[in-house]
Amino acid sequence: MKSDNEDCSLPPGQQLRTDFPRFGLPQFVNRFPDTPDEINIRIHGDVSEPFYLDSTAFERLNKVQQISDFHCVTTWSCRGLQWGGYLFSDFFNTLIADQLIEAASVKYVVIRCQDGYRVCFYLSDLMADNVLLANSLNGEPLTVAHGAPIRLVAPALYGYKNARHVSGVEFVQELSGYKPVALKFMEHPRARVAYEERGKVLPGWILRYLYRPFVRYTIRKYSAAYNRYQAQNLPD
Ligand SMILES: Nc1nc2c(c(=O)[nH]1)N[C@H]1C(S)=C(S)[C@@H](COP(=O)(O)O)O[C@H]1N2
Ligand SMILES: [Mo]
Repeated sequence: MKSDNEDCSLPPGQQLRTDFPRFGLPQFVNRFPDTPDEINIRIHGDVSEPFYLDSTAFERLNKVQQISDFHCVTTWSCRGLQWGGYLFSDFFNTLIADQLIEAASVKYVVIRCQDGYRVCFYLSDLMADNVLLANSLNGEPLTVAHGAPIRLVAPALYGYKNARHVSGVEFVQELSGYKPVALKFMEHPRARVAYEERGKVLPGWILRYLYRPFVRYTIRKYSAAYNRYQAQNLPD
């Protein structure tokens, strides 16, 4: 199986965790997907007509497995996660490219999620050979905690680019109409872990100290909210 975590040192400013907690911005702690069992992704932007892709469309793609590390911008990292799903590049080349009005001019991608989250990318970063749309984790179907029905996995980018519950993918020539969900300084357009692109304006190493104090509290909140969600969604 392909592994991209051969290097055993952690990226700058990161600290190892042995668990993989559900995590995110405070405003999404109680937001859950409406249809966690059903892939339905709206493709829009530089296309003549928006369209939807469901699990049948994904059957045209090769299934892949990959082991990679995960690096949250708040400085926790988790090693050796085994993801299963589809390469974003395969998704793009097979299901999207033909539908674009001007493929050569599309430079950015905006991903939207069932919980209201959204995040932006350089298309070129998503075409890397370790970027997946994943629907399994460690050999099990993806849970709601980690992004069901399908999530982005981009190990070279901070956790906040690894969108859970993907419901829309927009292909655009510029990001002028894009509004980040968090404060502006918190979203770097690329967010590459190796370059410590944690956010805009402030240097990455300052953000380490700004974010670290919130980690324990956020994990506790996210875990309690998920326990409540599970209690309310027990099968009859
Ligand atoms: N839809 C959605 N995706 C999201 C988030 C979110 O709140 N909503 N949080 C991001 C952040 S900040 C992190 S660190 C990772 C955490 O992934 P996990 O909950 O599977 O551990 O999800 C990212 N993707
Ligand atoms: Mo994060």
